[in-house]
Amino acid sequence: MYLSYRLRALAAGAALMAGAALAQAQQALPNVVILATGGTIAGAGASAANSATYAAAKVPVDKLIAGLPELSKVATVRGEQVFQIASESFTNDNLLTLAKRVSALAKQADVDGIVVTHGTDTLEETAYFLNLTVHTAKPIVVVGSMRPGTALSADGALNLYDAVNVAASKDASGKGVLVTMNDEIQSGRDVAKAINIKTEAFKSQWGPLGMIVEGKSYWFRAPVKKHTMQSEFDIDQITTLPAVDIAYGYGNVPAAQYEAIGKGKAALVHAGTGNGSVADRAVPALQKLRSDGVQIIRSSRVNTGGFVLRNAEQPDDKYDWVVAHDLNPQKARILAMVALTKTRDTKELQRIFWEY
Ligand code: DAS
Repeated sequence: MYLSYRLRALAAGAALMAGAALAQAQQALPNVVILATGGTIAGAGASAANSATYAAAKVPVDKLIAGLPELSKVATVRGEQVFQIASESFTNDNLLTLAKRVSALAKQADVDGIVVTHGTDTLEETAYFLNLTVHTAKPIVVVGSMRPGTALSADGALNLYDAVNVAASKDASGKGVLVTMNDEIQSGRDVAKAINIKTEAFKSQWGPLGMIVEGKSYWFRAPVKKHTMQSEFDIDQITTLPAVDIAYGYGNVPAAQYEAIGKGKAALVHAGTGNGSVADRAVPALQKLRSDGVQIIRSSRVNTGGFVLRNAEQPDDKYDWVVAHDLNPQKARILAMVALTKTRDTKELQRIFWEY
């Protein structure tokens, strides 16, 4: 009788100690907040065979977290549903709302890292916008998936697990906004969606910063362009974004499109062929827009591999135009909008395009 009482007491004591140890271990874990915006990573298809036919932006953030019990060993995780939309439908207001929430959370002492789940279509734009405007050294990791969670070999769960691991790791601090897709850690500035149907969709012409395998990050490079804490742009001081649109260059392009798209805007990004080339019939149209006060920014439509030099394809000094350096047209638009909240001076804009 006494023996069984003693054994029960010992078992209870052991359970209490185990519980206390678990609570202590949980307390020691970093705090990571997942801000969910929608996309395929929150998508659902009719059957496991549907890897490309599905509805995006269906699964709520709490269900995404519940589907990954492994996260409990990585961080103390909580979720917020900021939006539930497919990212092709993002607006400037969505960008501002999301960035302001990221900035507010980053200021909180009880937040060690932030993950943003996002559709892949405009993920590169949001990641760059956060990189330019959120003043924190804490890890911010943007993550998506190419297949919905209902599909065979879905990639979202591992991408999200990787994102939380990176957001929870101190060695991810100070590297700017990061993107974890397909086992790689990419710079939010450099990365773009280069393939629209494979899980290895996200590429950068400068390569990934590192890899993440079984929750451990392996770093090989760090960004050199200005970002987050070094940025002169601060989301807490931005209330609206200037109108900047993109005109695509291609064979037989009608000059009239440039006036139609660029008229009245703060800037027009030209997605030029090759080295940011401009059709001869388009030059006068762009010069007219410039004389009407529209900034002209030459980018290249070449997929993930642009590099536009001043005065190479066009006399940018003479025309008072800006070149987008290595930024693709959609990223050039993001930087132009942010830069134009501070300056309309061409030389200042060009400095910003070299530095960010
Ligand atoms: N429609 C796409 C988007 O929301 C789905 C995705 O790839 O996330 O960006």
